[in-house]
Amino acid sequence: MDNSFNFGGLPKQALEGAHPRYSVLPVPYDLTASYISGMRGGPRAIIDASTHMELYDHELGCEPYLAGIETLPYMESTALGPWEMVKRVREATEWILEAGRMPVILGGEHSITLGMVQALLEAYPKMSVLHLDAHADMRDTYQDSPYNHACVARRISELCPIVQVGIRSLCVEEAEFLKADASKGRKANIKTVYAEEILRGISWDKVVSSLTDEICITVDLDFFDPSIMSATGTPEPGGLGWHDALGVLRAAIAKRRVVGFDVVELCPIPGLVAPDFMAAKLVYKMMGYINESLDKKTSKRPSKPLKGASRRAARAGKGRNR
Ligand SMILES: [Mn+2]
Repeated sequence: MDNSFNFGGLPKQALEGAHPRYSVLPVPYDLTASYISGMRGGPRAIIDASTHMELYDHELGCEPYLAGIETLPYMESTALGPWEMVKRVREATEWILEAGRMPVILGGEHSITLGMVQALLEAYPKMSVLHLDAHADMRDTYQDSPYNHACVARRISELCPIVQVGIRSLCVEEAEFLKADASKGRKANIKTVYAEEILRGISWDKVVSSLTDEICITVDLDFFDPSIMSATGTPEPGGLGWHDALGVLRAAIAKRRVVGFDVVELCPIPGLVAPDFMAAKLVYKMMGYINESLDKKTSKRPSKPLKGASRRAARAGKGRNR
């Protein structure tokens, strides 16, 4: 494998032999971008930047790549529309799970997350989603498509519980939808933590308590403040910092079992590498936290992904995702 292409720029011997824990899938797709497009360049920029990272994590005191990271070829985009792209991501995620690896998807625009969530739910039916973003993404349809990036959290909320963190931009339809969901009390499927609640010091434990035992994490990079993350398609002021993100991620990953994650919406700015590097480092940090959490939990009995017949039965029983 060409070293310039793999996440982390790992030496050849690190890619051979042992069964890798992570499969990095680059998805260079941005067909439904509504403001600035260029997210198709995100995965390459993240992987390029990752080859310049230190592989030692001083906070964790180890080299997270030793758990094994393989990098898959770029997923080919389709012009058939976001639904077709969601389907491709779902199929690729299923394949990664069958191979016994954890999917790590690099976007690309946020619409692709739905495919990852659909596949993970087939294997982990009780999973919930931790969603870091500036935008609620709760529109029912946008620009004539229910699979637009602006609708992704709404589609996810129809499949499983979702906890969104860092939100500071939504339309009136979304605000009313969230209010209606919150009025269901304990039966509410969505928990929205606004950016100002984080700045006021909401406890991460309280946020994490709304998640089920198994989680997938989706990070839209516009969660961060544009002063440190300007390379997104729809930057919003009033965002969070690096340590805010690490705080919520480390708390959630330590207390829950992560079964897959993505980092999406990097829209590289030529000549400005800091955001690319930050995105790469975030992916690697998350791998480090997940290693720490999984390695601690190995003494307990982890729930295994459903396979073969039981997966198909779960899928047929739920009657969803198809
Ligand atoms: Mn967003």
